[in-house]
Amino acid sequence: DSTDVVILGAGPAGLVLANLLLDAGVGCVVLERADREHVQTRARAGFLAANTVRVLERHGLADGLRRGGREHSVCEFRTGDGRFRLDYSGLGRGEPHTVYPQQELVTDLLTRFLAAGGDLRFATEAVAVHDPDTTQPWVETRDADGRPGRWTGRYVAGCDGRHGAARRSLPPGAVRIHRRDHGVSWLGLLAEAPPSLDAVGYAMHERGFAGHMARTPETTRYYLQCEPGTSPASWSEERIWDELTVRMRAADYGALHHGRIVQSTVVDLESDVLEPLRHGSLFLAGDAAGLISPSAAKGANLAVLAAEILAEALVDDLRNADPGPLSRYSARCLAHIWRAQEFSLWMIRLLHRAPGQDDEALFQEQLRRARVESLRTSRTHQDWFADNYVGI
Ligand code: RFL
Repeated sequence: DSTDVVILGAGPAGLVLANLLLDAGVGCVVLERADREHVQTRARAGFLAANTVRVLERHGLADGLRRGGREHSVCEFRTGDGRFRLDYSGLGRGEPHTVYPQQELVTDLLTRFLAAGGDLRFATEAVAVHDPDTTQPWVETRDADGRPGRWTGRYVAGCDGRHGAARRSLPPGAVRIHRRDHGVSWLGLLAEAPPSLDAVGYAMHERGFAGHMARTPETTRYYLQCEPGTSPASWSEERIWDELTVRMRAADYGALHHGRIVQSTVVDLESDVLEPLRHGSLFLAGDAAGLISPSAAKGANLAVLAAEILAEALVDDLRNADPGPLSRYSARCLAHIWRAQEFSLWMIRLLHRAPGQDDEALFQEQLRRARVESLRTSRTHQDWFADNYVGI
């Protein structure tokens, strides 16, 4: 089979791209390894930046989040020195987040694509992208029963995440991978419990970081810093709630709403960025283009932004015979990606103690406390924080 653009992956990046191409009359197919049920129930991100909402609104993709999304604009920092709150919708450029679970956004995007006649193949895994350095790249596929298939396009969009076929198919040396392991791991938890505070909670404790993020009125995401290499199985529900209670300082600031833990995964805080985001006819977007630690909640937002930039560039090339925007795609996206990486690293340094008790670790810890104090007291610092926290 053949089409103009073969899209790998039905996550936020692939589905925004697919909807925009379909609307512009550019042929495309989406190949997705998982089945529909899995894609529509995979709980991950939830905080959408104002610009992400604007992108989705601009293209008529925001009906669901306008109905089901909730504005969120306060974060609360808790430390041994006390707590303080920042209402970031009144700081910087004055924008809130919209909280809308990623699986609901994905459901909206794929429902709209299918209703508009889009071609989306679930349970179809891309095995490899062949001939990416020609004008007729093709994708080798395998269905759930192991039957092979093949899709040829003018372009291939790799939106299949970090472990997808697009990255694997890059010839050695074709792109540079900038990689950094931040040496910190989080236990990412989803609790069937209402949020315990009306703010994003960032708790800094000698025992490690703990985070609280509302998802829906019935569910809350929590994070607990843990030893790298920890198995989620070693954290019982009781141990999780005990530790959250201590680190969130519930005795001082209010009890947490407990509930069943329905998801528990270890997330290693890592960054990697590919450069350039193109090899011949193969383009990378979303997590396939770069992985960002969840410390600043940027991953899904970068994915949506990249998809819009790529869609407009592909339309210019395929409909208007203007290859210029496509040649600038990588540089444009990378500028956004590096800004987000910089802020995400700043957040990591704000939220975690340096490991150990040596001179360097103690020095770093004093710097960290000074950073928190500056954020608590300096309006200029707060404006900078708000711009970066909600901006993309
Ligand atoms: P996705 O969403 O991973 O989608 C990729 C899709 O590709 C499919 N796939 C393949 N299909 C065909 N052939 C293959 N060979 C394939 N290999 C994979 C997969 O099944 C999947 O459907 O990538 P995309 O579109 O680039 O979107 C990226 C975001 O999903 C990701 O960055 C965010 O979820 C990151 N993230 C957060 N981002 C935010 O902006 N705000 C947050 O609050 C936030 N919280 C989080 C997060 C990620 C988390 N985890 C689990 C890593 C919280 C967590 C716990």
